[in-house]
Amino acid sequence: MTTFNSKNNHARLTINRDAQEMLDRAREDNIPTVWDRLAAQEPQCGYCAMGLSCRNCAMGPCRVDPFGEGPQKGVCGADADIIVARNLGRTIAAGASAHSDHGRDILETFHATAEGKTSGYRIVDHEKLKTLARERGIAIDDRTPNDVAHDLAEAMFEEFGTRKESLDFLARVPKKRRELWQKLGITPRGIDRENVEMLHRTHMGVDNDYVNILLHALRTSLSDGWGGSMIATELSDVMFGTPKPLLSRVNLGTLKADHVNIALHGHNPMLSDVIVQAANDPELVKLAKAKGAAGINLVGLCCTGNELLMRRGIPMAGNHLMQELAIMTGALEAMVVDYQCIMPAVTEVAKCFHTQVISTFDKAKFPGAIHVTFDPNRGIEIGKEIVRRGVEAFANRNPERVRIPVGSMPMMAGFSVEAILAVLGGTPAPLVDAIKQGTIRGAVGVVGCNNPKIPQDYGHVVLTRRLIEKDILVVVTGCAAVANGKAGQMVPEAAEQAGPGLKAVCKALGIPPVLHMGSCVDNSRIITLAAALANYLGVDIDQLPLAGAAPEWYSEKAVSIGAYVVASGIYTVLGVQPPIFGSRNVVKLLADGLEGVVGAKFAVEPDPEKAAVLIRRHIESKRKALGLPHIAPESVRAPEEALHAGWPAS
Ligand code: BF8
Ligand code: SF4
Repeated sequence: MTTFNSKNNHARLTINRDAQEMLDRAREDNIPTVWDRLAAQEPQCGYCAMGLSCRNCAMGPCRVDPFGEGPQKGVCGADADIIVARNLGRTIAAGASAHSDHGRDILETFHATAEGKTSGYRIVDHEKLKTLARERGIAIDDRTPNDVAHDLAEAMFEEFGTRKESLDFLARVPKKRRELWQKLGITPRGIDRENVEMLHRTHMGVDNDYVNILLHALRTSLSDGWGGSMIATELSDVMFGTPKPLLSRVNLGTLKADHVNIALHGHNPMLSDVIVQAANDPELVKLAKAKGAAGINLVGLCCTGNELLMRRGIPMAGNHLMQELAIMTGALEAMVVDYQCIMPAVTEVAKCFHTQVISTFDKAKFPGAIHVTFDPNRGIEIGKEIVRRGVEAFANRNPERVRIPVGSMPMMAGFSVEAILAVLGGTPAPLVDAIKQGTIRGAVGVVGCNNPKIPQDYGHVVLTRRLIEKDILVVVTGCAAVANGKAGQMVPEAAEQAGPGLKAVCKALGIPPVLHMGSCVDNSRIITLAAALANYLGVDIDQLPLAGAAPEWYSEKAVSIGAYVVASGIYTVLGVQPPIFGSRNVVKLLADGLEGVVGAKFAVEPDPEKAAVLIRRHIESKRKALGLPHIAPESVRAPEEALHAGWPAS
């Protein structure tokens, strides 16, 4: 395959120097990357981009002509509204299923740990275990942690089923919102149930009312945010520790030329956590030294990386679009993958180097990878086997091909809800007071992926910078967090980049203006925090000066996240156009009508400068409605010179 990148356009593909340098190598060595494959796909299918194609049955595939000249209905009679809504519903079901199946895997390991059947796992956070048990009315007095954990696991297994009226975590949601969901008929009942029902409804000839389909899509997403993802986050905290603020480093400079380098990529912390234990095994360290390495260096990629960064301070090599480029350093002995967001392309790139791709979950196999089936009952043993493979691959490294670009950047992480409350002195009061006075105008979650359609990290970094400059606290997860880390916006010194109010608060607390709250399942931390603030003030979530943004989203999981954030009452701006523009009615509902239904809506704005303006207007309008000091929302504009002012240095 020819590569389309030329040296002079790398800055249009990514704002990061480490990535640009690896793209030079890709060009020199003629190794195709995600950007080349995107170019090869262009022009992408216009029907699909608008959500107007359907292949839900064998009378199709069908498409609806957006210009009104060709067919306006599929073979079954489905029109644009039905087709677009069904496609969106299925996308949300896929995303919610990915998060929730991850949650189930964690839950199964937690259950087995409670029964003493696993190796390498234990209950670490007893306080969180007790909180979760109390939330469900599970007795804790005079019982061992394992007994309590066992009952908790049983109760959570039920969350996946079909026999409940409502998920247990909904107890965290403000009463008004729960009543609203009940009234709308979108209270999530069972995690698997809502996903299965979404697939059922979108089968030919079931739900043909686009509003009804989309309401169930919201319910499906809520079963992710307040269900599967929340179980994943909370049980990972119980088993691996609830994150606390710590300093680590980020970008490809975290790879070490004189060490065995092993990258942990994917989403589930179950395997990677035992690998961290295995990498400290004196025998394996000795073996690495015997092979001529100075030691074993673990780095993270994507959300497995975020899980390890948050809890263990393991350095982060990069976000989504860095996975191929990390291999191109020639310094990676092994890339250990679990699941989600791992491009099948990595095994092809690995063939050009000595890197071994090691797949670990039987549900996620990669042709060209070595497969080591992960089994939590033999966690440590398997962890050691994988690390040993990495160490042995060091002998195959060609030192002349090692090219580690740039030095790493420091980055602070570890802001769980508990850690944020601890920083505030144990209560949300100081944050709420700062928001009331206007020292901090509001808070925004900037989350989600990289997408090669947007210069890598540009959307995340510019949007975040513009918000903190205007005294808006930013919390980040997933690939957005890594982007901001690389840009130097996640160290306490970055308070200097914030407006005067936020800067003063950050300096007083010793925190950055951009707080890393974790991986993508940890968006459940963001909604937990939003709910806690609303409960503290006795209001509903949609009344708070909050917003969400996914400037560079690509994945089905991100669509589910966006949907549950909006359904929870938080206005959300997307930087990449979702495939819904084939139906004016669906767009009208999501970008307007939903406001009157759930108190929040979506906006699409690819330019992060303009997205910042939309968000600031929204925040000021919420402040106004609460009777707080505010700037007239309509007067919030970007200074002309700020628009397209160029990319910040990384
Ligand atoms: O779950 S942000 S590219 S790595 S989907 Fe994937 Fe998107 Fe990154 Fe994490 Ni989330
Ligand atoms: Fe075509 Fe209807 Fe079948 Fe979709 S469900 S492929 S629109 S006939």
